[in-house]
Amino acid sequence: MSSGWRCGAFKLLLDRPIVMGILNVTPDSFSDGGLFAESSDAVAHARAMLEARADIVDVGGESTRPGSDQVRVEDEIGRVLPVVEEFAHEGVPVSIDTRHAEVAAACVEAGASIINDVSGFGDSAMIDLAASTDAGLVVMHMQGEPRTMQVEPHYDDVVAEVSTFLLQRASQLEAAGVARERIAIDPGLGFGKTTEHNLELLRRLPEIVALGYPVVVGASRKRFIGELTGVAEPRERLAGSLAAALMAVAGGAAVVRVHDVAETVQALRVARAIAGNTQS
Ligand code: HH2
Repeated sequence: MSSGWRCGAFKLLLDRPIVMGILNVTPDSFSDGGLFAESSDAVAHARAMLEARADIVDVGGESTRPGSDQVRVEDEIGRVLPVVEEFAHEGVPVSIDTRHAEVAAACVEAGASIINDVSGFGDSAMIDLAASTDAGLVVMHMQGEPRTMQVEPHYDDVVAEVSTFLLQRASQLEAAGVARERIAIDPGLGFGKTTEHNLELLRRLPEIVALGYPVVVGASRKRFIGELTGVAEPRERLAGSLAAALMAVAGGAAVVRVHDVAETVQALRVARAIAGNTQS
């Protein structure tokens, strides 16, 4: 059993699956772009996710959907900071989803407890920042970069290569002084991966769990669910997203990153009850 995931002032016990609710404060995210671009709408959506029993609110101000361009750091900070400030001091674990050390630094300063870096802490400024704070970290695997990552991604063995990458980055962080109990890893579904790669990562998730860090999985509404089901509209991929979340947890995922919090919490509760565990 894991000893938990330490994220700033919080220690997430991981004795049940943790639900990370997605809050995209962006004009262009693939499934909810523009819906929560105004701070007041973003705050209201975060409140609704917390009422639905999200454990973490993951705030992002830059879309990393395939083909997306980078936004200016000042713009990204301007989008996310008001939301982070609103919740960080209410006793809510807030995660900042960013590839940029300046953005992460501003948000941790404002009270964010987790840095979720889809580029996996490859940037030395991100490593230095991680070492100088006590935030929890999500180290995610991505092949390439968002603008081009879906152009013929290739692996000889996707699980082995993703595992090697995640272990290397986690070791680098530990060598820089980050306590192991602050680190979580994420195979990065859809980030430079075909549908078959994503399925293999989910099928063989126990191999990634065996690396010994809490595993985060973000399958919610992603393109591979559309490809498998023929559902083109991301917001209509709830049923497929729930199936992926349940299978991820069955495979040992500690945290699921989702758009639809209430539905995911309900599905996880039923699955846990069937498995003989009645605690929420
Ligand atoms: N996926 C997305 C963004 N951040 N972070 C982690 N740790 N894992 C993921 O799988 C992950 C992530 C992409 O999804 P979304 O935020 O909904 O879309 P966009 O990047 O278009 O804002």
